[in-house]
Amino acid sequence: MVGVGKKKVRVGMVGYKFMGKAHSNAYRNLPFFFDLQAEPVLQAIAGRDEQGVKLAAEKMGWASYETDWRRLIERDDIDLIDIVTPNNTHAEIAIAAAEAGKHVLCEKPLAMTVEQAKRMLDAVNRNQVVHMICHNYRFAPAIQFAKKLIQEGRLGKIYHIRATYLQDWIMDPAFPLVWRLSKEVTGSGTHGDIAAHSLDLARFLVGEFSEVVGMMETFIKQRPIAEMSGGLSAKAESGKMGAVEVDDASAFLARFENGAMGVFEATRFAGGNRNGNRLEINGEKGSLRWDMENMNNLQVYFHDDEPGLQGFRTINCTEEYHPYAGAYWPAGHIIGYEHTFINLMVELMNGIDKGYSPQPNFEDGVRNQLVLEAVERSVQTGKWEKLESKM
Ligand code: SOE
Repeated sequence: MVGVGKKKVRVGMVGYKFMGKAHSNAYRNLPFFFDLQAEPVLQAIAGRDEQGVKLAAEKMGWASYETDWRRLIERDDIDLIDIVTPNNTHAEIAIAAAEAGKHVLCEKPLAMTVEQAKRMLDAVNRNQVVHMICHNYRFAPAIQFAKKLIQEGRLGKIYHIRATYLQDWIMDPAFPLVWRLSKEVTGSGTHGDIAAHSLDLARFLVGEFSEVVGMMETFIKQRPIAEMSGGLSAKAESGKMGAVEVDDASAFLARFENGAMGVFEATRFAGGNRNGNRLEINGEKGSLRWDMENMNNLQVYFHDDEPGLQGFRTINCTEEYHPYAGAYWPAGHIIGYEHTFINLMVELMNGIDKGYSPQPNFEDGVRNQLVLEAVERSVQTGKWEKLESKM
């Protein structure tokens, strides 16, 4: 139910699997927790399989469905196109949506290449629509609070960021070649899928990258062809094997424009780590640590604490002082993964209401893509690769 007198933002979502579920849940629950001037309406979803999209629309509470995303873009009762499809479709859908004057939210990574990402940015700018890229982890209250501490100078000059994104869902060599492992569909493997989140957090918390050098590995070179896949699960078609052409793991070193050093590691072969998105930042006055699997907590250390009492303290970021947290439950009553999407959409709704593109937007998408591509280049050349400082 949209509140009386509020601006309605009628959403058309393309795709409906794992991320579709996360986004649908966020649109549904946002008005329950936040009192905004603009509120989302779950207007329509699109997917090619009529039975699948119809069921998804019913289950997730969408008013209607289409079997062709182009039809969604033609409809004049849609204000915002939300893209939750595999990476090779992002550019075409986003550009068509912008040309039709629709605002656009796009899942990460923005595109398959820098060139595509720049065309997407150009389209949203030319058509003056609001745009965002869905890097949801920026919107964990603990990450927002970390940003506030860094901006206030509480850590002083930043020396280091070390970020790991460790998963283990494809370690079984019999796990099939799902779309996240198909170069044609995804562009890169762990690199664009999860290292992309770490480098987005690094840009948010530390600043712009100046140069990178990386390495990548594909441990399992052949996998059974996938019969069907949704989210992170799939069935294998008996007998047929296909080549894995994307990275299973990606690691890189980085220098930042402000002089900080970065160490990054992303892998789907770190057994026991289901969604280990972690980072540590060290500055001249203190340090921060965050772990997605314990996402409400921020560990903070300050050099000027009394001798004998120095050490990392754990802040449970569930209080009114911590961005977004006050909208949910009383202090100590923790929130989860799904709330990071709600918080991001709060910014998106405010942007659409007031006419600006909140960060992370397509410009961030292009900057992130530049870092992803520079690492890939360095894997080819074996050398440090510089980032363009101007876009
Ligand atoms: C799979 O690796 C995945 O679902 C990513 O695609 C998401 O972006 C990440 O948040 C969790 O892992």
